[in-house]
Amino acid sequence: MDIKKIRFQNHSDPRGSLVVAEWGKELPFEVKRIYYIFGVGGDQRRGFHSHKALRQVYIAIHGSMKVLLDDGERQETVLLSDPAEGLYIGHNVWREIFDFSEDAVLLVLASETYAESDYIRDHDAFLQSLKENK
Ligand code: T46
Repeated sequence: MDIKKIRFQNHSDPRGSLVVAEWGKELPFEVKRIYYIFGVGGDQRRGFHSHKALRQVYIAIHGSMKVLLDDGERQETVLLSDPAEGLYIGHNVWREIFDFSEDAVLLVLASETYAESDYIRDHDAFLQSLKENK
């Protein structure tokens, strides 16, 4: 599955922490868009889609959430709770995000600008697209 955890540069000193994610070092793509998600109720789930080309890095800037990842062959659930760590997700990976803590803020760094045409929002269509692209 095209996913990996990324550890960012963490500059902590008595004044607090400063975390850096730099393209060519920790970040595997140039960032064209950022967005963030917060205020998600405890029983709400987000995502439920894959991307045809988009690659992203998820960062739990505050609080925690879980991400279920599925490449059509296996599934894995990753807990995000460390603001000095990112979760890279390549294209063609189905994701569902859930178990947001009340204080959770999920920051997303994206390799492309927004395009609804890049989304596959139906799981059967996702599995079909994997077969067609084999
Ligand atoms: C992902 C997870 C973590 C825009 O207009 N521009 C944008 O850049 C984005 C990301 C969304 N939108 C609009 C489209 C919808 O009307 O915002 C609304 C909510 O988006 P969506 O239902 O796709 O939200 P999530 O949380 O299910 O998914 C989003 C991203 O779309 C997705 O790529 O990985 O956050």
